[in-house]
Amino acid sequence: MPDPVISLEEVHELATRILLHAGASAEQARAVADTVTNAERDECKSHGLFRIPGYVKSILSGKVNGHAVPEVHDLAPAVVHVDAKLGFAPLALEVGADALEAKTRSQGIAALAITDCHHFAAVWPETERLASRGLVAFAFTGSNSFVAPAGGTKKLYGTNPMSFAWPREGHPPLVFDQASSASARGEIQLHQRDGHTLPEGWAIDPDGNPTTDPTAALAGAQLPFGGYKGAAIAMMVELLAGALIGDVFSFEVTERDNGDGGPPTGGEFILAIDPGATRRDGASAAMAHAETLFAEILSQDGTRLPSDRRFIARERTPIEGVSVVQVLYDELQTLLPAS
Ligand code: NDP
Ligand code: PYC
Repeated sequence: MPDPVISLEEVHELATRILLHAGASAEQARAVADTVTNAERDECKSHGLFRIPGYVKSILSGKVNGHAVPEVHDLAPAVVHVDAKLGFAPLALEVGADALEAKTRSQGIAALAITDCHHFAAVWPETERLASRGLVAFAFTGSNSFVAPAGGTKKLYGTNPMSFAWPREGHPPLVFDQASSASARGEIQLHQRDGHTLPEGWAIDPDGNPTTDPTAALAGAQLPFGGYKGAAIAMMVELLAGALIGDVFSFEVTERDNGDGGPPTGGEFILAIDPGATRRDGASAAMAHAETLFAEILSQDGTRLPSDRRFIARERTPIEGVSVVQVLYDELQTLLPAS
């Protein structure tokens, strides 16, 4: 039988009802449902509805404060802090974006430090939101201890994604968003669920041997992308989203985590730059110059820009809906209130 196909409105309603039933406030549930729906819309399956059971477990276990109201604190002329109060990241990100934009417009460059949040999503939404407002943006967050350092065989770093977004005139922003491991952990979990082997180079087993078995990979350690180069990025993300803003490293997250399978508790660091402030001839000149680079890239066969896959999906899914793997669809039904 084919997997169920549901509309984006149904995705949002399903996610919202489940989160409310688990005990989230209306605002926390709405913000997470928006994020999950946007992931499904852009066919980012490892961070869409697949994450809902984990969000639920973390509310039920008491790790996440499903009623958190994020607080904004002014730290410096170019630094804003959002204390997420142990809630989910999406609401803290929404609240922080306005404050970060205001500081970036006045200072030319500004940072947002989010602490005590639970990030279980892709990282492109936060930078895309800022680039849609004309700013260049970077975002970094840690996770749990999943990834071996270069040359090592034991988990230490998180899968530590970073994203970068560049505003474009007449196009959606250019965004890349990537784990500093060879793949997101969610991708390995999807391979495990769907009975697929992994590409080589993603992970080692608990004895430190290369493996393509997702179960052995989850028990062992993931590998950084590009060897020591990805490991350096992972280390940088730990420092930016941990020590720099007063939050934890991924190995500390894992030491303290209650093992509920939900999102890690930690921080996120976001940097925004006003392209109208970094050159004398203004933002439009920067945008026009960037377009010449994008045109050169695309002039070669076989290329595409990062985020193009998502933007193509974004055109299609509002019309065709999204497919939800039957096993996940069935699990989600069990999380709804009894009718
Ligand atoms: P991928 O390797 O799938 O993609 C990384 C980036 O590369 C994307 O921006 C993608 O764009 C781009 N890309 C892929 N193929 C090409 C190509 N041929 N040409 C140009 N660009 C390309 O992502 P990961 O597995 O590293 O991560 C998946 C998701 O997991 C991310 O959204 C990440 O934020 C999330 N994640 C979240 C974590 C958390 O703690 N919250 C931890 C780790 C990962 P496109 O999207 O258009 O394909
Ligand atoms: O896919 O690596 C991952 C991940 C970790 C936390 C959220 N997603």
